[in-house]
Amino acid sequence: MSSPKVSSNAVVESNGVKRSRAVTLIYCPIHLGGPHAGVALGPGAMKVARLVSRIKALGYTVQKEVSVTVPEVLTWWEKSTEPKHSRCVPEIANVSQAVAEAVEQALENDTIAITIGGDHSLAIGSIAGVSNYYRKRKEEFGLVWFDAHGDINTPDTSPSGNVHGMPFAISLGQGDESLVKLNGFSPKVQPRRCALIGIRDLDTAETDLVRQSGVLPFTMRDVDEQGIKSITDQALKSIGADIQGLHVSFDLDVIDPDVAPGVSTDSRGGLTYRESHFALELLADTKMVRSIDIVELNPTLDIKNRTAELAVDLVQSALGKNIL
Ligand SMILES: [Mn+2]
Repeated sequence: MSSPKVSSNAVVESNGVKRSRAVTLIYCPIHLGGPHAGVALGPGAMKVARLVSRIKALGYTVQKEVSVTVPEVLTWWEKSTEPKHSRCVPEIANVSQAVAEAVEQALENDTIAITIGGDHSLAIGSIAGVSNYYRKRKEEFGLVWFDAHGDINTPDTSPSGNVHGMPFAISLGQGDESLVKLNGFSPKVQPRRCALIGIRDLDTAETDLVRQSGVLPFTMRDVDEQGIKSITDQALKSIGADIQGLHVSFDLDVIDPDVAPGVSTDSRGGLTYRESHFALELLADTKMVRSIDIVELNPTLDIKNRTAELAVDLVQSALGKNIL
């Protein structure tokens, strides 16, 4: 990078917390985690929705934009048809390594890393990068995962072999060796530092996996009964105050498809527009959000780019946009 090494991007808040005002955007059009090639168009649709200028409008600088190269294996389903087989693992491992390096470098540069997908398999790399960053510093980070699904399948339990249903399990140390051992260590995150919000569509075996994982899960029924503020507060409390950063992995399918139609695997009964924003606003209030994934945007299934516009709105909320 040619930019001069300025002292810091951080602003010290009144409570003494340092907060970066610079962002690195990492575009990862990965579609190898499932059969929905349209997710490769996600970064483009978010650029059309003025991602960069709307981040800048909040007073942030966009220090760097990184485009991760993804092989075009559109015939992935013909390559691997054995049951109990994770599809496209070598290709996903290569992409994950590139994402991990980009995310870690973004944190090293004192910027907030925002990785734009692409399907949720990109979280294998982004969380590996975040984990490596904090590991070197002997610091802890928390993970808040928004999803209609558990994404906690393993090759043994996955009915489809689609890796976008496995990234949470892989980050916790379960799954294909080459993905689990990215950067040479595992697990990438401790289950007690994780919360999973918005689940409503789990595979049969996955229900037990979520229960046994040690991750704190919140179903849509929990959201209905307790409200999104209480749940977000509980998630943060459970993760603990002794962390140096939060990673937010946000699958757009957590939102109700009436609001967010442009996703590959929609599931009725999701978060409302305001619940999704409020949850991210509450996380932003902690000043701890250092890295964000926005995944599973599928513009080929969207209506007038509505879901991409929403995704940019959500990035703004995660960066601390307030109504007043
Ligand atoms: Mn997901």
